[in-house]
Amino acid sequence: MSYIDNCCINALRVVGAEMITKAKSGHPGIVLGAAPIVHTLFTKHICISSNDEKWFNRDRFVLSAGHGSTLLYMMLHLSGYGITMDDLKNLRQKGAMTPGHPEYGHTPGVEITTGPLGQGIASAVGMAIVENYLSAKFNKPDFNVIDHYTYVLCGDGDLQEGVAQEAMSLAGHLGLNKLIILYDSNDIQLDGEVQQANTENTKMKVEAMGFEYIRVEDGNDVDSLDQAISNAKLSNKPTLIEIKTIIGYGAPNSGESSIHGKPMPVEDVKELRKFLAYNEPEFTFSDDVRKYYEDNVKTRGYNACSEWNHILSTYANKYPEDYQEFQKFIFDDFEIEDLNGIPTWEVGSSESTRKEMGAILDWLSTKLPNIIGGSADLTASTMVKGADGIYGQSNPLGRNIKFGVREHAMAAITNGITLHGGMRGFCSGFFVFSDYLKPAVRLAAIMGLPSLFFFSHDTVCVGEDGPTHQPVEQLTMFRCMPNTNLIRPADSKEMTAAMLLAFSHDNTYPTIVTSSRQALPNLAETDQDKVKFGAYIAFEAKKNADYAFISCGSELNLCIDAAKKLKAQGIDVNVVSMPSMFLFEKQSNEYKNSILPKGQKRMAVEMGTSMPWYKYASYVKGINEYGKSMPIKYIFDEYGFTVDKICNEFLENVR
Ligand SMILES: Cc1ncc(C[n+]2csc(CCOP(=O)(O)OP(=O)(O)O)c2C)c(N)n1
Ligand SMILES: [Mg+2]
Repeated sequence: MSYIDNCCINALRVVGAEMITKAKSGHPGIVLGAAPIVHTLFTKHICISSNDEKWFNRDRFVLSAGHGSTLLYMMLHLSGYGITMDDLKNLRQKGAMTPGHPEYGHTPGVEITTGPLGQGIASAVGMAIVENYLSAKFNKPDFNVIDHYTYVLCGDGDLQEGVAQEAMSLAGHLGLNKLIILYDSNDIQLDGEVQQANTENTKMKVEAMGFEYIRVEDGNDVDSLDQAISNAKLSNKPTLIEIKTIIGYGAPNSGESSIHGKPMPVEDVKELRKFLAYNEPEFTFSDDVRKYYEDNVKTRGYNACSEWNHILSTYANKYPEDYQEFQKFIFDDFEIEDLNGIPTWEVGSSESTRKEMGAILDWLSTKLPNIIGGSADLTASTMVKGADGIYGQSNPLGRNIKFGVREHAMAAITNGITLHGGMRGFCSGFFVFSDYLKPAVRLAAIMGLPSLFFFSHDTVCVGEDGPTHQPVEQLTMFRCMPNTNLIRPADSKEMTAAMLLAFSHDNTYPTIVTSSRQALPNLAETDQDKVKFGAYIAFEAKKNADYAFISCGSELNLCIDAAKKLKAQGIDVNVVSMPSMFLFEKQSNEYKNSILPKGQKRMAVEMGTSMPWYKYASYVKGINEYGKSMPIKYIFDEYGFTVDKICNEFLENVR
C-alpha cells in the first residue's frame, strides 16, 4: 500500500469515528473495518462524476449495508458532491444532508435508499439488468455508449437475507458480469459472532449460484483489493469478492460486536488515533488526502464523462437513429399519443380484470419500448409479462423477465431497474403474496420511485386454493402505506385508466394495480376519465342523495345493482366508485365534498378488511376473517356479497 493510501484510510477511519461519536449515534464497526474497501473502490476504480451527478454511464454504487452510511458520506464529500464538512459533522441530526441511512433523492450522489439489509444487493441486480439490456441494444462494435459496472458493498447480514439470495441466484443465472459485490466479511454481526447463526461455505454457495468468487485475505491490503476488483471486472460472471476484515479495526473493542452500532467514547477515539499514529486535528482531511481524491475519483470521473460525451457525439453522427432512440430511453421520452388500437371491451361483456390488465400491458409494451418486467412464475395466472421474449443470456433484448418464485427480489430488482434510469420496471404476482415483497414497495414509496406492481386474484374469490391464497388484509396494508397508489379497478375502462396512470411520466410514488381472477361485467356506469380523481359518482340515484354505497373492484357492480334495486323501492342510494383512496386524497376539498357530501350516510362494500373504509363510511361490509377453501360460486353467498344481502344489510344498518 502506498503512503498516500494509508493516509487516506487513516483519515477515513478517524473522521468517520469522530462523526459517529459527535452524533452520539451510528455504526463505527463497518466504518473502521471497511474503509480500505471503499477507498480502493473509489480512488482506483469507480467512474462517477460530481460535475454531472446523473451522468448516464456512471458506475452505480449501492451501499447495501446502509448502516455504513458514514463511509458513503465521506466518499461523496471527498469526491466533490457538495457534502460539506459541516454536513459530515451534522451526521444523523435533524434536517441533515447526512441522515442515519443513505436516502435517495436527499443526498446528492446517493443512488438508492438502503438500510433494510439485503435489498440493496437485489436492487443492484436490477441496475445491472438495465446496463446489460441497454448495452445489447445500443452498443456498436466501435462504440460502447453504455458500459458501466454496478458495485455493491455488503456485510454478513445482507447475505443472510433471503432477498439477497434470491437476487444473486437470478443474477448468476442471467450472467450479469458487470455486477461486483464487495463483501465486508468480518465474522461479526450485531448480536455476536456470525458463526452462531451462519456456518455455510460462502465460496461454494456463490459459485453454485453462478458467481465468480474471489477472496481477499487481508482487508487492509489495498493492492490485493485493487487486484481483486480488476480481476472481477474481467470475469464473465457476476463476482462476489469476500474480503476478510476486522470490525472496528483500530478501536479498543475491535473484533467484537459491541463496536457494530455504538459510538466510540471520546477516549476510544483517542486510542484509535494513537493506534493509527494519526495526528491531524479533529474533523480534518489533509490537503494531501483531498488532493488524492481530487486527482483520482474526480479526475477519472471527469475524464471518463468527457470521453463518453465525445463518444456519444460521434455515435450521434454515425448512427443518428440509434442515437435518437438512446436519448428517448435515457429521458423516458415515450409518449402514448393516442389510444388507437388499445384493447377495449364492450359494455355488457364480461371479462376478468386480470385478462384486461395483461392485454392492456401487452399493448403498452408495443408503445413503450423501455418497459421491462415479468412475474414471479405466475404469468399464466396474472397475465402480466414483458414483450420480446424471455430476457437472458441468449436473448438480452427480451423484455420479459422470468423472476422465478422470488417475489421479494423481484420487487427490489424492479426498484433497481427504475432507479438505474433508461428503463421502467414492473412485476407481478398473486395479490396474497404481495406480503413477500412488501418491504420493496415500502422502499419504493420512501424513495418516491414510480415502480409498478401488478397483482391478480385480489380477493377471496380465488376460491378453491383456500385461506393461504385468499387475500384479505393486503388492500388495507397498501392503503395505509404512505406515498403508495393502490388502484383497484372495477372493469376494463377503469383498468385502462389505471394502467395509463401507472405508466404516466411524472409519478413520484409506486403504483399497485390489482385485478380479479373471476370475470366481471363491463359496466355502463364506470368512467375511464375519472379514475384519476381516485373516486367519482358512478351511479347517481339522486343528486346529493341521503345515502351512498362506496366500493371498488369486483364489488362495484354489486353495489350498482343493489342501488338500482333500492331505487325501484323508492330509496335513493348513490354509488361512488373509489378505485384509489390515494388519488382521492389528493383532490381538493371541494371535489371531495362533491363526491362524498357532508351528512350523507354511507356504506362501504369490499371483500377485504374493513378498516380503511371507516374514513368514508359509517358502515362497512368487509371480510374480517381469513377465507375458506371452496368453489367461487359459493363464496358470494358465504360472505354475503350478493345484491340481496347488500340491500338487506343497508336497510338494517344504514338507513
Ligand atoms: C432487514 C434488516 N434486519 C435487521 C437490521 C438491523 N441491523 C442493521 S446492521 C445489522 C447487523 C448486520 O451484520 P453485518 O452485516 O455483519 O454488519 P457489521 O456488524 O459487520 O457491520 C442488523 C441486524 C436491518 N438493518 N435490516
Ligand atoms: Mg459483519
